[in-house]
Amino acid sequence: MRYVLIYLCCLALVSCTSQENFKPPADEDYTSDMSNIINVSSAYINPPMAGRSIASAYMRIQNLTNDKINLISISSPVSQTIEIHNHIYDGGVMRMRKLNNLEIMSGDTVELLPGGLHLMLFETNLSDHKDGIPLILNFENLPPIKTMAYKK
Ligand SMILES: [Cu+2]
Repeated sequence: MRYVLIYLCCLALVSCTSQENFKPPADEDYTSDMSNIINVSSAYINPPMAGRSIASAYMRIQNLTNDKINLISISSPVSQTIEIHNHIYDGGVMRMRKLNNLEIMSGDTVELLPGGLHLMLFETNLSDHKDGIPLILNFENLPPIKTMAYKK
């Protein structure tokens, strides 16, 4: 079942990334939850295509701590299951791979962007959320961080 989902997810993403001029808005418009240890900004979500329930989400995560941090899960009231995905080229074809976690070294900034690292939201229902979609990032040994992702 999961293979089927990931395959569908790939289809969804390929069609998303083929859209022209796909650019996140400027920082100041999208910075939501600021923290002095982990700065999560520019979060936005691509809503599911008509008739589908898979969405993708993107953001920038900056680790301002003196240690590496480890993103171990993401939750949201709009989705049953959220996975961290990456893209790999395999025989000239772009495929998605599920990651169990995402480590960010001290001082590093990780960008989740179309065609690269991203969050994949399954069984997504955005009908109760006109603008901001809450995403809760759960880091190992740190309190969860909530950010608002905006519809692209
Ligand atoms: Cu994906």
